[in-house]
Amino acid sequence: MTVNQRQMANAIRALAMDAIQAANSGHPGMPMGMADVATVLYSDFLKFDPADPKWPDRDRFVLSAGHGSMLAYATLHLTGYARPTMDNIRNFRQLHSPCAGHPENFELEGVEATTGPLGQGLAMAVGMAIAERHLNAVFGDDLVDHKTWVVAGDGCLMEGINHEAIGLAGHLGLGRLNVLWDDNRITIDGAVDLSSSEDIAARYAATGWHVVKCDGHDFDDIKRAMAEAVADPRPSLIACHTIIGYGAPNKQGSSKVHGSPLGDEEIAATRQQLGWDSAPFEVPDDILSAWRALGAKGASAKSEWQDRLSNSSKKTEFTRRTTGDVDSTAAMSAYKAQLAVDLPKAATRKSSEMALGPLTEAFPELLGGSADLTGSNNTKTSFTKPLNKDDYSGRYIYYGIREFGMAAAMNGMALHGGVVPFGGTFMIFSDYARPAIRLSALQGLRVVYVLTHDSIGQGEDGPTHQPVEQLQSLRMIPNLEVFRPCDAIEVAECWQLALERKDGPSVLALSRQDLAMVRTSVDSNLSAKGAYRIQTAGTARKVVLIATGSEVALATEVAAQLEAKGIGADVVSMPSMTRFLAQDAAYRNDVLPDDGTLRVSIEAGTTFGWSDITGSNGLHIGLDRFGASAPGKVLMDHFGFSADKITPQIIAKLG
Ligand SMILES: Cc1ncc(C[n+]2csc(CCOP(=O)(O)OP(=O)(O)O)c2C)c(N)n1
Ligand SMILES: [Mg+2]
Repeated sequence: MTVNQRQMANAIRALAMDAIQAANSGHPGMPMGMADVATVLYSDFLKFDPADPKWPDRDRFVLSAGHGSMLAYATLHLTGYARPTMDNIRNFRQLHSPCAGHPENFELEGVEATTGPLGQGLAMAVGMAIAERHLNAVFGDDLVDHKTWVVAGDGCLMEGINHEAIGLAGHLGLGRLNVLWDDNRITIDGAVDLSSSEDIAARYAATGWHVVKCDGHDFDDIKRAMAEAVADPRPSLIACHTIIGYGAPNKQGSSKVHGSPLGDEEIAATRQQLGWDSAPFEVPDDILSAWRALGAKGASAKSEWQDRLSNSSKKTEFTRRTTGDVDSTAAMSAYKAQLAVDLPKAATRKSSEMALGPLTEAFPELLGGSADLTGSNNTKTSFTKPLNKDDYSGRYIYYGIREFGMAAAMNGMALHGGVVPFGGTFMIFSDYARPAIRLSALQGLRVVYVLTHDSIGQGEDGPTHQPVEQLQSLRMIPNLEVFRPCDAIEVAECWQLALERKDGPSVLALSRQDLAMVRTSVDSNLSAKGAYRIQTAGTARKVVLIATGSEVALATEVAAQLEAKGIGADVVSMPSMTRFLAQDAAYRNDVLPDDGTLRVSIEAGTTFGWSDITGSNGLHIGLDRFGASAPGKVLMDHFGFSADKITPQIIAKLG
C-alpha cells in the first residue's frame, strides 16, 4: 500500500503528542494543526538536503511560531537529518536534549533561527530574504536562488513587529518570502476574536503583499495556494485555515490544546481517530520511508549546485563570504597610521563613519543601514549604494523608522550568512530594538549595532532622547559586547573587534559631540583587552580614574588637576567592560591595582553596577536621574561632568 500524505502528517502529530506527553509540557496544538501544511511544504516545495544542512543555496525555513517546536523536530527527524534522533525527541524539553522547548539555532542544524518570542521569526525571515536577493544580485542564479518559508501563528501576526517586518518586505518586494499563517483563530486566552477584529488579509495586501487562502487540511488546496504564492512576484501570505490540535477528538479547535499535554485518555482517542496504531515514538516503516524519500530528493539539486560552484569564476569569493572570516588588519593599517598623524578631533559617530570607509571598501559583505537616522548615525559610506527593489546589489538599507524590524532583519541576514549586517539608531531607541538585540546575543550572531547620541552629551533633544540606563543595561545582556570608544583610534579598534568577532553581536556606543584625541599610538589594538592604562600617574599613584567614551578626555583633565595638587592619578580607558572583566587576574590587577588606591568611575550614565569595577569603596561619577534639554556642554557641566566639579569630590574622598 502506498503511503498517503495524511498518514505522513499523522507521523508529525503522533511524535508531537507523545513527546509533549512524555515531557509533561509543550504545545501540541500548533504541530498537530499545521502537520498537513508542513507535509505539503516538505513534499512539493522546500529545497533542502538533510545530508548537508548548511548547503548555502537551501531554502530557509523559519518556524516563527516557535512554541510549535515539535513540528520542526518531527520533520527534521522524519526527513533524515542526523539529528534529532528519536532519543533526542524522547527527551524533548529535558536538559541536554537538542529538542529544547523552543527551537534554538545552535542546538540543531536545520533549525535556522531561534524562535519563541512571537513575531521575531517572521521578522528574521525578512532579513534572510534580503540577504538572498542581495547575494543573488552579486553571485547570480547559479549560486544563489532560494526561497524563505515561514510558519507563523496568530500571535506572530498580532505583535507590533509584524507591522515593521511586513512593511519592509513589501517595500523591498521580497517575492521569495512566503509566510504560511496558521490561521486557526485560537490563541492562549481563547478565540482570536476576544482581542482582535482586524482584516489581516487587507492589511497585508495594503502593505504590498500577495495574499492567498487555503483549507489547511486539504492537501490539494494547500498545494494550489503554495504554488500561487511561489508564482507571485510579491511576498506572499498564505492563510492556512486550520483546526488547532487537529485529530484530538475532544480538544481540537479549542485553546485547551495550545500549550498542555493532551493526557493519556485523549491521546488514546486521538490514535483511534487518526488510525495511528504504533506505540509512542514508533513510526511505521512505510511512513518513515516515504518521509526519508522526500529527504533524499534534495541530494541531486545539491550536487548540481556543487558542480556549478566548482565551475564558477566566483567560487573563491563565494566561499570566502560563506565562511565569514573578516581580517581587517591590512584594510585598516593605512587609515590608522594616518589617524596617529592627524589626531582628528571628531565626534565618535563621525570617526565611525571614517573607519567604515576602508572597511566597506575592503569588505563587500558589509551591509549597512539605519532606522531613518543615516545622517545622524553616520552609517553610510560612498562604497555602500542603496539596496532597493530595483537593485538588490546595493549595500545600504533604508530601514525606515523600524528599529525592532531592523534589528530582527539584521539577525536574519547574519543567520543567512554571506553578509555582515550593521545598522544604526539613537542609543535611546535601542530599547525599541532590545528584544532582537537579545536574540542576536542568544543566537551568537555577528550583528553590529551603531548606537549614537550615547549620553546627555547629545544635548538639546532632552531627556526623552538621552540614554541614562541604556549603556549599563546593554552590558547586562550576555554575549553582547558593548564598546564605548573614546576617540577615533579606539573607534577604529572597536570596529575591528566587532567585525572579527564571529560568534556574537556588538554595540558601538558613539557620541554626537566632538571628542579630543586621547590616544596617539596605533601600534597595537589596546581596546582588545577591554580596558588599559591610557595615562600613567606622574607622581605617587593615589587614584585610578576609569572612564569610557566621551568621559575619557574629561578624566585626563581631572588627572591633571589632581597631579597639580601632588596626587598621582592613572587614567584607564575602558572601551569594553565585559572584555576587561574576562581578562586574567594578573592583567586586571595590573590595570586596577588592589593596593588601596581610590578607584573613580566616570561615565555619563547610571552608576548602577560600577562598583564591580571600583569596589565598594570607590567613587562613582555618573547620572542617576533623567537628563534635561539644553546644549550638551551646558548639560555636562550642570550634571557634574567637569574637572572642576569632580576633582574636589576625589580630594574629599581621599580625606
Ligand atoms: C512576544 C511573546 N509574547 C507572548 C508569548 C507567549 N505565548 C506563546 S504562544 C502564545 C499564543 C500564540 O497564539 P498563536 O500564535 O495563535 O498560536 P496557537 O495558539 O494558534 O498555537 C503566547 C501568548 C510569546 N511566546 N512571545
Ligand atoms: Mg492561533
